[in-house]
Amino acid sequence: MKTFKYFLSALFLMTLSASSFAQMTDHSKMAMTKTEVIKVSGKCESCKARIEKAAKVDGVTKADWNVKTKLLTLVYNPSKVKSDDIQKSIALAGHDTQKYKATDKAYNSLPGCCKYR
Ligand SMILES: [Cu+2]
Repeated sequence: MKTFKYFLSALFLMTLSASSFAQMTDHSKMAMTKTEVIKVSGKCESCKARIEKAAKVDGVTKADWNVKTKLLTLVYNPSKVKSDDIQKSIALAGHDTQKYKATDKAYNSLPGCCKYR
């Protein structure tokens, strides 16, 4: 009977460590990042700087816009920031994204060389 009790508590301990391991796995999932490529309108190198600066909101670890392809590669933490929030920030800076258009006011405040419309 005593051996059986030991067996039970060993089993209990094993279950316990298994669940704490599962928690650790969940935790690492939270820190995971997502990579997304979105189309952002722009024209030149100063657009690139402006777009990337606007895209780097809290939770974004990488923002790289390609002048030729007009594609912005984003690496961000989905538990901290949504793609929509990043795109809104870019639109506020004057650049159209796939989902959000820059307001005329934001667009008109861009320097002449950056007018892409
Ligand atoms: Cu420009």
